[in-house]
Amino acid sequence: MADATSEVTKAQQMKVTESPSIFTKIINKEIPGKFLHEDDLCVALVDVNPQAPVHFLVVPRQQIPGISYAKDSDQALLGHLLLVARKVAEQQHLQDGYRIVINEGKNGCQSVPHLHIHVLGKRQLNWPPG
Ligand code: D5M
Repeated sequence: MADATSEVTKAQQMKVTESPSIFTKIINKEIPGKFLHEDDLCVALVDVNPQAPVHFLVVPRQQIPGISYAKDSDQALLGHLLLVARKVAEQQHLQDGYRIVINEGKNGCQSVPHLHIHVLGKRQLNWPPG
């Protein structure tokens, strides 16, 4: 499991580029990933550095660099991502609750420049986050 310091370092070094992100490569099956869901608009992937017993990411196929890049025309897609998060959470038996997170930019600790929704569950989470 990556520690918080290395996640911050990665976020501070993150660059938005037009080259395919790690998630685009997984979506295109160029590198392996564990898929929990696939549809025309998005996928759900098991997070490689889980921060909870269940930790998956809902990722649009379109490589939007982050939520700050979303446009009004992305409204239906963003709603779809949340509904997929809810459906996969149900499939993962997160009936006791879970957390949905979008990290944005350096201060938000975003390390992969491809919009994704984290879903974490199966343990008691704390608040406030670090
Ligand atoms: O979160 C980016 C997340 O992406 C972080 O929790 C690790 C995860 N990650 C990175 N590479 C992979 C691969 N190859 N498979 C699955 N998950 C991955 P952020 O919000 O950008 O900090």
